[in-house]
Amino acid sequence: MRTRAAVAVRAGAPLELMDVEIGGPRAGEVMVELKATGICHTDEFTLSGADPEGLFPAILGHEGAGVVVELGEGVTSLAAGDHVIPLYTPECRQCEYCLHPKTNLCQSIRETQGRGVMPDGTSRFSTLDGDPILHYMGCSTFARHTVLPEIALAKIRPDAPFASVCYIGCGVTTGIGAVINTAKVEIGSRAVVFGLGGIGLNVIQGLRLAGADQIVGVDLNEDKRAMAERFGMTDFVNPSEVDGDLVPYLVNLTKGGADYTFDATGNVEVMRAALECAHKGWGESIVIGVAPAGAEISTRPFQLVTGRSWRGTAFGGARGRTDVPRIVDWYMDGKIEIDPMITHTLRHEDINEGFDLLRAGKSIRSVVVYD
Ligand code: NAD
Ligand code: DAO
Ligand code: ZN
Repeated sequence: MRTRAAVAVRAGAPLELMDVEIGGPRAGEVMVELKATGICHTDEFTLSGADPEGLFPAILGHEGAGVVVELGEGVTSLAAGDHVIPLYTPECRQCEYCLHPKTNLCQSIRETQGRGVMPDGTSRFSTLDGDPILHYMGCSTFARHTVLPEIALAKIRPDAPFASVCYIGCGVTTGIGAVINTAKVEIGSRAVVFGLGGIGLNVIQGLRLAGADQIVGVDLNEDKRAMAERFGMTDFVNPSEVDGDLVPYLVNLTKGGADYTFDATGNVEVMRAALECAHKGWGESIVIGVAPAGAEISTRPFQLVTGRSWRGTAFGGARGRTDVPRIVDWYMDGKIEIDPMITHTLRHEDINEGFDLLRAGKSIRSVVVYD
């Protein structure tokens, strides 16, 4: 069948809206009609050409919500009409990784997902001339219809609004999960969050949920301050206004260093500062940001010898089919907020505006709503 998609034709070029062919779901696969998709920094990272694994042409988008329209052979956990959120980190519940308690990085379809194809090695998308178009992060939510493996879909309650809960497909879960699943922050902790964008604000929201006493937000963009305060930030630091080095300033502000620090910028110099302002003896620094191709992190090893830990997290350590429906419940029960962070709602044909707003630092999350 035909569907409408915003296609990334090459690095650095705007997405092109076009009709594409989409093949029906094969064994173990599900076709979803998307109702909404968020525009995340990671889509921009790939489109810009900074992503070392970026593939073209491809249908980007990994943060969405929609309805199951067709099932491939052998699909048992979903039915037509179910409301779902696509998962760029699937959960097969059978592989060595899924069975290990310390990771959420299901590997069952990793290799083909990384090549932009379905688990059988082929793409479901093509141009009207029959040229293949690749999938992206196994999701491709910038198309009105997409096909995913059954294990890459979280079934959610039917009363949750698509235009809000699509953000749980990446930003909300990544930020809150980094605090709760990865760092396991304790009540009364002091924390520093670098980068107050679509991820960092959700780290702040997670820290408030976890009962942190001090939540320091660090951002070069002064405009991010008000929203971060609304979500629980207690202190704001603009590095460009700090006299001298940022690290001693933050160590002093947190009375000896933070119990937990989070990088949500993707900048390797920031990652170093985040590690070094963690408390001597016990401070943990969590890398969330994805750095450009070829970038490396460094610090003096003595920073680790003296008790700081450096860790990383993908999708907030969440197991998507299990955890995403719970996070949707938290939103529906008023335990977490999403809507104030959705600063712009766009039509599919205006999707490139969402990228412009993100690059200009003028949006937190732009959401495309499919009519
Ligand atoms: P964003 O663009 O919305 O926010 C980034 C923020 O960092 C902005 O407010 C910007 O002003 C600030 N910033 C940039 N450089 C800074 C610096 N030197 N010092 C202080 N602040 C600085 O991006 P986002 O959507 O919040 O994503 C943040 C990072 O997280 C990206 O690298 C993204 O690729 C990554 N990410 C990781 C995962 C994961 O699972 N690990 C998931 C999603 C996104
Ligand atoms: O299992 O090897 C692996 C990789 C899983 C992908 C993790 C991606 C996390 C960061 C990308 C940003 C997400 C939007
Ligand atoms: Zn698995």
